[in-house]
Amino acid sequence: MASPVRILTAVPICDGHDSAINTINLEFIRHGIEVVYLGFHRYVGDIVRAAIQEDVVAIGISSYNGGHIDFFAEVVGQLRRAGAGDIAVFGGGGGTITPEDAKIMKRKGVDEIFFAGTSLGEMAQYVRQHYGKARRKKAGKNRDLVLARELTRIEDSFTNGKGRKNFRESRIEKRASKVIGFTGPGGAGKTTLIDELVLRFLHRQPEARIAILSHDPSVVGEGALLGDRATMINSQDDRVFMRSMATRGQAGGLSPATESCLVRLTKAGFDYVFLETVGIGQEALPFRSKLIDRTVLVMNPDYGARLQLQKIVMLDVADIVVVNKTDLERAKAALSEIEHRLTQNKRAQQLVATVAKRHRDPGVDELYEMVTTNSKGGNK
Ligand code: B12
Repeated sequence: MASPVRILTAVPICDGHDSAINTINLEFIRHGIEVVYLGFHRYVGDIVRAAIQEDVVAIGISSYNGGHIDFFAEVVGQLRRAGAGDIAVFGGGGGTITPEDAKIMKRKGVDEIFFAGTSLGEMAQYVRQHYGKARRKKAGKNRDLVLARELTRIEDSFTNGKGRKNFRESRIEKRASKVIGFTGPGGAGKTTLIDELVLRFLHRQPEARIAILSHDPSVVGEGALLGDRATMINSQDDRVFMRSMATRGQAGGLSPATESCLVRLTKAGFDYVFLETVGIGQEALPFRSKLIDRTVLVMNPDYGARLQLQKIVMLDVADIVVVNKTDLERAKAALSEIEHRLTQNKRAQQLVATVAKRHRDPGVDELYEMVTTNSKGGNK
């Protein structure tokens, strides 16, 4: 099986016109393309950093704010300066980008501009034809690019059926990073919570480097929308290396290549690696790897009747249980029910209440203390 084409899409700074790109993303996915979506109102630097870390073959930009000539040229320029000039740039913006503008943009290194009236199918076809067989230069000296391309090789080896567990226990012992696994049902707020934790790491540990390995489901027989970066605001930082992975047919919350990618990340000198699963169901136990130091289950207070708690197996094994969205009405009851459920396990599990979307939430501060001072790997 061939690896899917991976591209990144985004909308520039000072531009909130995201409905076009949202529609186009869905069409790309239908054509088997993996789309890392960065969201709207994005700086050139954020787009270029994300494209490099995600090791995409092309960046698709949707621009309606009128600044397209300079913006696209700056993306091309920054890619070249970072040694990633082999990442192509294309895009559109309806009638805002005129044919004359497009000519100038192409002279400045843009591959293609799509005008109003182009069908969605035509654009998806263009991506598959032009970026399916990617030209690849050597990664050079750019640290993020070297790592990103190694992760792609690992991921591709699993897609091609050649992947294998490429680590030994002895290697696991020697790693420097602390690995924290986050899981929980879809919509519980895992991504926002991780992003808020990253903010605290960046502020309180000025030298720390963090990696995030984030998962989204592949659509059966199609591509995947890797959308966690669109929620990550604080993680757009040079000290954070984020990689989005599609599950590529594997059930249970992770990808077939996750463990091997994790081994590579833990050897890359990051202080912390955050692993985020897709939204999981009651029976899922995604963290079987010895690489994971601490597991965090993130729950929503709206899980239904109390009886439901008996069926969630992660409640038996998680080191920390976070009840997020505790500004919701049912939060008080949920906290007391989950606390009672955890006492049945007779293990030293920790429970914390958070409102991750709230800036400076004391619950997230408490969680930060828990993951930094109580990790099995020792104090930091
Ligand atoms: C929908 C819309 C809105 C919606 C946006 C909703 C949303 N969440 O996206 C709302 C109402 C919120 C809005 C607000 C504003 N808008 Co408005 N909006 C439009 C409108 C009507 C359609 C744009 C659109 O989505 N088209 C649908 C797409 C699918 O089709 P398309 O544009 O033809 O694109 C084709 C190709 O270019 C290609 N394509 C597009 N992007 C990409 C990306 C990639 C990767 C690829 C491969 C292809 C591709 O796909 C299509 C294929 O057929 C345009 C006018 C128009 N008719 O174009 C104005 C327009 C873009 N808006 C405009 C303005 C001024 C604004 C506001 C500033 C108005 C105000 N004063 O508040 C605000 C700014 C909002 C913000 N925060 O940025 C101006 C921009 C003028 C300029 N830049 O010179 C326009 C052109 C209207 C006008 N004539 O004045 N807007």
